[in-house]
Amino acid sequence: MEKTFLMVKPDGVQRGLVGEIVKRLESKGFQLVGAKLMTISKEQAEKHYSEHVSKPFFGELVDFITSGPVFAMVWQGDQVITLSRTLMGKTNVLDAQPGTIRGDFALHTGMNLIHGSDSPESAVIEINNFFKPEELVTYTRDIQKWM
Ligand code: RTP
Ligand code: MG
Repeated sequence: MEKTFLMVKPDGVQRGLVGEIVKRLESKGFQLVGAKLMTISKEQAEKHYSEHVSKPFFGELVDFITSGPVFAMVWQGDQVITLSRTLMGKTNVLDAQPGTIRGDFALHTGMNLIHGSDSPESAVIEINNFFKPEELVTYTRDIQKWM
């Protein structure tokens, strides 16, 4: 089953949107297999955003993502990488459509609430950057058993 790394950024944690974001991902039908509230180190942030190292906003990006706790998650499901990015909405807040997480809640491109891996290759790298293998849980959901 496909897995992706998703993270509520410091602005989302500060604004109390962790529950809302988790709710949307759960409602879509994805399965949460790992999660933790954590503060990212500068080294971890620089690795996470290494593709942007030459961009003018790189310094700000690293300062922002390390500025407070984030809620790091691993979700799995069919096509979860692409579909979760659709739920997130476009990077630029001016393009993020209503109905998406960024479209409904984000006011600034630099504070756009949520990160999601953009390819299978980056999903593997990012999951390994934030989680140890033993922090991921394998379980079957059996709704009938609990109702
Ligand atoms: P993310 O990596 O955070 O999930 O966001 P993304 O894939 O949608 O966007 P990406 O192109 O990877 O950019 C990473 C983050 O950098 C900030 N950004 N600022 N000032 C700018 O023009 C600009 N462009 C990007 C955003 O916070 C974006 O999420
Ligand atoms: Mg990105």
